[in-house]
Order: sequence, then C-alpha cells, then structure tokens
Amino acid sequence: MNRRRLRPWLIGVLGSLAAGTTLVGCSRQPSDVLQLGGAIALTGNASLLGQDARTGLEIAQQHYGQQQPQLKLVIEDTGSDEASATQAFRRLINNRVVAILGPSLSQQGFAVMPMAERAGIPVIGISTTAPGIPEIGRFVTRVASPVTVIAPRSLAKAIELTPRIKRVAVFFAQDDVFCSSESTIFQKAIGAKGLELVSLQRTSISDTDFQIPISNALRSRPDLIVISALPSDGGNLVRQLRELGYTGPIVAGNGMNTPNIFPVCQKHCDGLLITQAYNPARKNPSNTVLLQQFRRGRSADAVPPQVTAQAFSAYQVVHEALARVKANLPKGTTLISLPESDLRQQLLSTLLAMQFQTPLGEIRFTPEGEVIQKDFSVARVSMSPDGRGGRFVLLK
Ligand code: 1QQ
Repeated sequence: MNRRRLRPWLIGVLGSLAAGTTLVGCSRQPSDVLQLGGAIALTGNASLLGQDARTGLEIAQQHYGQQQPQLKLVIEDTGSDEASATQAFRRLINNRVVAILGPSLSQQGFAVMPMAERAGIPVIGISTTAPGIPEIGRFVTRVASPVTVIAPRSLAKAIELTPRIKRVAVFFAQDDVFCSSESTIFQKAIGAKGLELVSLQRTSISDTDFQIPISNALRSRPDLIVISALPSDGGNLVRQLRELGYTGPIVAGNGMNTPNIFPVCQKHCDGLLITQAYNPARKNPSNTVLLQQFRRGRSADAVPPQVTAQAFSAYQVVHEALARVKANLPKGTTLISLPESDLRQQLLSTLLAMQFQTPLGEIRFTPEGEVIQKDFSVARVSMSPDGRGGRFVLLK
C-alpha cells in the first residue's frame, strides 16, 4: 500500500472498530469512513451567510454522519475573499476529502472551484448562484438555483403587490461578481416589464455610508428600489434608505437572503421582498429532520434560513450518491478500497444521474452540473415593531 492510500485506509479501519464491526468475516457490508470538506465563510462580510451554511452542514452531519457510508465533515473557513478561500480549498484538497461543499460566494467560487476541478474532486456549490458556475468544469455542480431563475420573481411580486410602479432605482455592489450579474438580470427584467430604470447606483460590499448614492437615487423619485448587495452593506443601505425618507417597496437580492440582516437594518428590514428557494412547509423526510434539529434550542416554530437548507441539501446529495455507489460495489468491497480518483468520478456521475428529495424539494442535475429545482416563492420580511425579531413570510 502506498502512502497516498494509507490515511483513508486507516480511517476506515478505525471507523469500523468504532462502529463495533470488523472488516473480515462480517455478513453486513463493510463500513466506510470518508472525509467530506465544507468550505464556508465564517469570517468577514459573507460570514453572515456562512453561519447559516454551517448550521445546515452540522445538522446534516448529525443526521447522516452515523449512517453508511460514514462521512466526517471537515469545515474550513474561506473568509470572504478569494485569497482566504484559496487557502481553505488547498487545506481540504491536501486532506484528500472525497468532495467539497461550498464556497459561500460566487466571487470566491470562480477563483477556487477550478482548484477542485484540477484535483478531480467534486465540488458542490451551497449558495453560489451566479451564471457560469457549473460551466467552470466537469467536477463543478451546485444545489443553489441560478440567479437567472431567482431574481425576476421578486420583481414580478413587487409589481403585483404595487401595480402603480413605473420608476425603478437600482443599487448594486460593483465589486462582487454575483451582485453585478444579479443586477444585470434585474435590469433586464425591469426593461421587460416596461418599467423605467431611473437611477443606477454602484456601491461596494465594504461600504457602510450610502448618503450620496441614496440622495442621487431619491432625486429621481423611484416607486421601487432594487438592491443587489451582501448582507452587511445591503442591510445598512436599507436602513439608511428608510432613515432618509424612502417609504416605497424594496426588492432585495439573494445576497441579503439571511435573517442575519435583521440586526443590521432592524425595524427598517420590514417589507423587503426576497425570492426564496426554500419553503419550510415542504413535507418530506429530510425537511422534517432539518426542521426538528433546527428547532432544538430555538422556538418551536423557528424557520431555517435558505442557506441552511441549501447546505443540508448539499450534504444530503453527496451522502445519498455515495450510498448508491457503495450499494453497487461487489460484495465485500469498500469505497475506501477504490482508487481515490475512481471513487470521486463515481460519486460525480452517480450524483448527476440521481434525483433527491431534499429540504429544497425534489432536485436533480443537468449533465453539466446545473441544479434543476421546481418550486420557489417570494418572502416578505416582517419585523416586530421594536425591530428585534423578524421572519421571512412566504407570500401566496
Ligand atoms: C453568490 C450568492 C451569495 C451572495 C448569496 C449566498 O448568491 O455569491 O452567488
């Protein structure tokens, strides 16, 4: 046995011993323990999204971690920039993980997903929604539905709720690839609905003061404001828009799709419209697990954020695909006895061919690795009068 194979083999033996099984002479299928990488933003601006992902990954680990094949989740902090994400991916690749879940931002994905591609490691985007992610390479896929599918829905809902809307002001963070591509999609949808784009304001994900762009936009008397930003800049922008007197509807993009914006914009978050790829009312076993585990230590009606559901789903698809690969192995063989590259190839091709009942509903993939998901809704943020608590209320 060469050094490359030693570590997974040892982990497998230890796992078998821990599980109270033996590899030889066992009538059950021999056990497997594999390392699964989670690459999420736990520091920096995007950590407001990464925290939601961590919750979903940890709940999935609790649930699937003891089932065969046993996965050991290794979480690495990608920070919120490309350099930190590169370090995190390097650590996971060196750790010989079977697959990587993440990263949090498309801006990071375009930098680091090619690393997984070159290493032949399947990488499943948790919340990377920008156009072009699955096209990075054969090993790149995602459970996050693309922003092309998501963005137009909240705009349509805003018009349905407020039919008098004619004039729209758009803000977008120009230094984030997701925010700029989402804004392009919003702007196209605005044109397609026959609305007038009266102001286009370019901001930065590191901005905290928006007085100048807000004054510029409000001078053009918009009936609707559409924002593509990340949670902390976006939350501050919403708060300042209200403080400076804007009372009309606001559509927020996917970068603000987390209850972690509530402490930033507080009572001013009330009324924000955001498309949701997760509906907590969905009835299926994996959503029941997610809801039950999420509610432990929280209120009985607490609702997991979208990114939590996406992270759980990313773990679930890898677990179920590996279980299928394992079930198809010749009797008595283990996943860890396969050459690493074969195992990863088989994981990828199996995952792309399967259908999954996840908290996001039924999902499957195109041969290129794009997720196909059916159901979406639009939520309206409802804040308590003191601005301390809030929820995403799904609209009919
Ligand atoms: C992306 C995103 C994030 C901003 C939201 C989680 O959608 O970067 O693609």
